[in-house]
Amino acid sequence: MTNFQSARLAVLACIIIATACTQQRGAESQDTVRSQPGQNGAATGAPLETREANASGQTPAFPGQTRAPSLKSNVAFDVTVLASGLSKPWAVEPLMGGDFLVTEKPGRLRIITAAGVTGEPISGLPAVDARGQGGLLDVALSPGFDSDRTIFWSYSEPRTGGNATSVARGVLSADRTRLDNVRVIFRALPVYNGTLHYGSRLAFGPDRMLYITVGERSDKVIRPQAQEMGSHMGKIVRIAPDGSVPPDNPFVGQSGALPEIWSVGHRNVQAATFDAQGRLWAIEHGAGGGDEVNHIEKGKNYGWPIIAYGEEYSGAPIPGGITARAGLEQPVYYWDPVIAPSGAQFYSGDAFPAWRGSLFVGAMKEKRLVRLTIANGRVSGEEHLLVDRGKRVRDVKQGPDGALYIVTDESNGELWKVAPRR
Ligand SMILES: [Ca+2]
Ligand SMILES: [Ca+2]
Repeated sequence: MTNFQSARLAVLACIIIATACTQQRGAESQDTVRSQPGQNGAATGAPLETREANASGQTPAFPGQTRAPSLKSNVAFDVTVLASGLSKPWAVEPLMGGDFLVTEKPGRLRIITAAGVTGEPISGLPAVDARGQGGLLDVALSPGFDSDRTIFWSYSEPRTGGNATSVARGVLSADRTRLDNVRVIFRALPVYNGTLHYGSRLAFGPDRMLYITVGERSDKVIRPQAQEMGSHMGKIVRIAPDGSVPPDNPFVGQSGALPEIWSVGHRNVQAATFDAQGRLWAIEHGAGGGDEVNHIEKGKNYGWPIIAYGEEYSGAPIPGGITARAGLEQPVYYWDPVIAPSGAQFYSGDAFPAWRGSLFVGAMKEKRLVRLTIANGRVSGEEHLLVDRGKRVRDVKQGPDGALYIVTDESNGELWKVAPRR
């Protein structure tokens, strides 16, 4: 490419970006001017996503499975940057008193106070393999945290011959400087020498069991293990808080199957959350044009890599190239093009009545917060928020005050508070 061509491309890119920014500022000012508490936003009928799909010739399995109608909730909110200078934060977990646990991918767990003071790293965590997509990943509070002070975290554990997703638990000391009684309660198998697709979002169910998402490690050589019952790769697993296998797991006693497996056939799930009815939802990084929202049910097979929407990131078709097969679950929803989803939260707070029941999803590639409305188990509308901030949203959680708390996947990562406009 000549210098002249590069300059022309740069000018063109600037014009496109400027147009997008102007449109977004207009949308954002509408968001923040009018406030209509109690309304959930009416879908206009026209889809929010208007770009060309990555993969051509694919048909959704049912109306509304992709490109949901655009929503406008007209909710007035303020975004406060509580902390910055964080190194690739991966998870935020609000504590009851208003402070936060935040993980940083290189291997640090910190407390950030409600006032935004970032504490020193908490000691006692085992080593992580922080190359590529690995590191210290999710953190979750014990359902009985107020009395047992126990936390759970996931990480890519260095092991002989490579690494794999592991989950450990420990007790936060009274002075909040260290973890005691640290114990690894789950080790995904097999070990693999790679740096991609660890999955590893943690979610406690209403059954007080711990659900762990495990990625399929991406490479074509290991990807088929998402369908193999003797491997944890590409599964959601369910264990008791002490690491034992619940006897009512679906594949307990089945020859050749690992007993921790709860659901099968996932690619890389980095968002998992329970709704108000106690159902598990998981949002999955797909191939190019195949990010998925799935309603996870016991023992079911979600299809990867046998069925998938989209195409390989190289632009080649996914081997097999089919989007549906009997016995394999369809996603509730998919994004084509992808948003790169990470972190999810069903909103149930009092601070934003208009958002109650909405599913919030972080978007890293598209650098925004996605809000989905759900009706009768399907996605009925989609709204994109925080677009003008231009940051990769890695995790979103509702605090005890009903505000939303967000961490951004940046080398100068931030913790944001999204609260009603004062
Ligand atoms: Ca978490
Ligand atoms: Ca799927």
